[in-house]
Amino acid sequence: MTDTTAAQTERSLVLVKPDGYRRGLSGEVLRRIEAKGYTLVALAVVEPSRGQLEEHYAEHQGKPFYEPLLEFMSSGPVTAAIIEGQGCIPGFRSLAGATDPTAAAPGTIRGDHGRDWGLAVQQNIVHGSDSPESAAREIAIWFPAQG
Ligand code: IDP
Ligand code: MG
Repeated sequence: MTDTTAAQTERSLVLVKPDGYRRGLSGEVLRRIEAKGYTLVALAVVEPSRGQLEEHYAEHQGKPFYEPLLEFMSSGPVTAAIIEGQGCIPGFRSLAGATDPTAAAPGTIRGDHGRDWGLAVQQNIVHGSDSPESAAREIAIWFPAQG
């Protein structure tokens, strides 16, 4: 019998940004993903190229924080992951917390581990896809073989 009530299994693209990687928070982020019940489908430590970052952040081109964002994201390795599970796209964004780490609720990754460093870009530890379309697009950027 087909269960028509179950949400579709989906995949999301998660990045532990260079600040999180440098601070040794990759394990903490992955721990929270697994504790929540999502599955790690692919995992890699990547030195992002300018081209990958331009594609990844295309929607932000022209905004005041765009260049600082690309510079920050180029400042060291990131841990990239494909995660899977029902509702994992909004679910991971809920684990991550609000974009601004000062405002992010305690209990979230950004709320527990992030803060304002007085820089032109928010160094907020993680990225998570915001829709199924973004997830498909971003997975192809970071894991071309899995797209
Ligand atoms: P998200 O990562 O929560 O989806 P987006 O609005 O997609 O947030 O922004 C992408 C990234 O750009 C953020 O995670 C943050 O690092 C940075 N950013 C966003 N808005 C600002 C801002 O107003 N000032 C500085 N940096 C920002
Ligand atoms: Mg975003």
